[in-house]
Amino acid sequence: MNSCSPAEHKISFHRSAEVREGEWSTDAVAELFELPFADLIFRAQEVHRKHFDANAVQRSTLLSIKTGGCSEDCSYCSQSKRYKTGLEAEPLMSLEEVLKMAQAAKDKGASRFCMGAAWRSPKEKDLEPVLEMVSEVKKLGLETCVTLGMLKDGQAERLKAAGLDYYNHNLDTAREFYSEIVTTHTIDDRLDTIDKVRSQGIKVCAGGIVGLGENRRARAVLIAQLANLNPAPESVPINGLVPIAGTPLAEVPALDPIEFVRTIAVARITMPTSYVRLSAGRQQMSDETQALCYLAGANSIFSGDRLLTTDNPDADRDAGLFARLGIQAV
Ligand code: SAM
Ligand code: DTB
Ligand code: SF4
Repeated sequence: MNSCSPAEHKISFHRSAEVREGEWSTDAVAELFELPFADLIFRAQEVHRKHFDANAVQRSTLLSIKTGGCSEDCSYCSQSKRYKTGLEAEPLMSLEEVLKMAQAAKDKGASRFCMGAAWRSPKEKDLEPVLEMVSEVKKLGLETCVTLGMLKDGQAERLKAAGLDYYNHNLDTAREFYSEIVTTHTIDDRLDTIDKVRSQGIKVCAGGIVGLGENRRARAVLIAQLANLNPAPESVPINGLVPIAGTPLAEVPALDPIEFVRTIAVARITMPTSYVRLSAGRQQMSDETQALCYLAGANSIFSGDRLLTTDNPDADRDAGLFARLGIQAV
């Protein structure tokens, strides 16, 4: 699994000139994708059970603290100001509103509260109130996560000092495919922010989106990129595209759900000790597809009936499925 050609190095590794012990080549990841489904799930289960309780799923709740009006052109996103998605932009929420939502999420069983802002990068005047949100949410006894876009020098330090546990910043898609999806920043910009976060000892939440029209090879590259971060992210959200009317990807044909499950299984095998989060797209998924995702090693979800701007399964649907599967929510 460690062998890879020099050409592949360039495309799938995190700016590393040398093959590190334990690195995943794109070919090795692609081979996992090609396994017969039962063999893939068996391998994912073996890995999962070695490191986690296979019947426990962690829950994080999301809140969009600043919605819409984003300068970036991510072609999947409802919040880019470049597309007519009908979304109404909203300014930064007040501390009081955020705390009310955080307490409600805690009362419903979430262990982590993730605050998302539609910024390319937070300005200094934006960061101050977010720091206060982080420290106050933490006082409620919740883990904290924020996703604010690209960080400038010094900002990760301040987030760490406020008590931030996780920073979410996704690689989103394969390096070779990135510029077809986003042109206003690069995958190296994303990697830089992840480095800044990591260097302050903040845990990294980094994953991607599938169903953007990418091929299987691109999915393998995405997973290799994530698995080869050193160390792999503690939390790996795998999002299924939620098609948004008005965006360039509104009409992309839906990804085969079995291929989505394969992606989860490959993430589990290549990132054995990471939480793999079955993220956006659950509302559009059958209970049976979700069950296969848990079987493939997903052990985290977003709970609560809203993601950032789109719907998520409500508490009753999740509780019902967990009861049918004997899954304990943690
Ligand atoms: N602006 C920040 C950023 O880009 O990191 C934070 C918010 S952004 C909405 C967080 C992540 O949500 C994106 O990186 C992408 O993976 C995911 N996402 C956004 N729109 C999505 C959609 N329509 N379907 C699935 N995932 C989506
Ligand atoms: C992540 O990987 N997925 C979440 C969170 N990180 C911020 C966001 C999903 C957004 C789905 C589309 C929406 O609701 O706008
Ligand atoms: Fe902005 Fe993030 Fe949406 Fe891209 S994904 S348009 S950076 S909010």
